[in-house]
Amino acid sequence: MIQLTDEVRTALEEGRPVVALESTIISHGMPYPQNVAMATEVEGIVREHGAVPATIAVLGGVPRVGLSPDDLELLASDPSVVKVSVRDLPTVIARGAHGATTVAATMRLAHLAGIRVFVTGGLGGVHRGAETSFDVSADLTELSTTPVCVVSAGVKSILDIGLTLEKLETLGVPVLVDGADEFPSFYSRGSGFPAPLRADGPDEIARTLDAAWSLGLTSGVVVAHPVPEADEIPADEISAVIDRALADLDERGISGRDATPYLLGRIVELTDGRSLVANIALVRENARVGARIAVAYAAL
Ligand code: PSU
Ligand code: MN
Repeated sequence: MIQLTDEVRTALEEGRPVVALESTIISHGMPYPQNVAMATEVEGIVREHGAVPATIAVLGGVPRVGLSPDDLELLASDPSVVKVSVRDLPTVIARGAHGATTVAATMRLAHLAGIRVFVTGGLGGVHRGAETSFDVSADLTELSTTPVCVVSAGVKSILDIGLTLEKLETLGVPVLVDGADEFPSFYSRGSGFPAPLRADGPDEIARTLDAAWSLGLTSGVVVAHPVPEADEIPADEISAVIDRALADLDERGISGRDATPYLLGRIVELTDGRSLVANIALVRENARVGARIAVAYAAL
């Protein structure tokens, strides 16, 4: 049911490194045309570092692993593309529709294709106010059941970072911070929360993945890599923006699947695009890190 490009299939058959990339970040995470430029550039970075990129989406009802430039353009610009988490996969396939996959749905499709390493920007998690809304991203459920390494810059403080880390601990998901003792919060290198676990560099991370999965752990592994210092937006600057975006979300009564895309878009507006610059910079960095991890893992 899943369609791989020849390039991705051959690389997997030969045991060469492949890096999965998600598509909700393209269709619902960034504005056009920066989104398609980012998606194209990130595939190039993965290649430069010795791995094959495999951007994942559902197009015309077919789960696809590895996309063409035209596919990326469609995902970036066609308003009929829906946000697809795991629970949405059956419907979008049955309807023959276009869907951009979240971290959760991308992990599942990557795993079905045999890919072990996946690069994104930020993870979903426990939303602020989840004690009454019950809004906890299916990304966390998926991390507990699907053995894929997800490289991100941590989680945005649109979420409750402390509760997200607690939930990941409960679910038995290893959370490694790459080269730092503090968990990063996407735009900012710190969050006020200590790293649940620390790993230094791709070789140690690859050995940790191998240990997890050789042991038979069925969970994913979170690798959080802090945004580069030059592109960081300090926590005290971004926190007022995030509070404002959350207040606007409440006022408009937006919830469920629309909450995260609304917040991401509103933060770009409120920062006059500065948050987008940071977002693109951290995805580039994660692509380098993820490709190196995939290369190190394939060499074990
Ligand atoms: N967080 C970000 N950028 C993103 C997302 C989350 O900083 O683009 C996207 C990812 O695709 C993630 C999804 O899997 O939002 C989570 O959505 P929800 O909160 O509805 O589970
Ligand atoms: Mn949600």
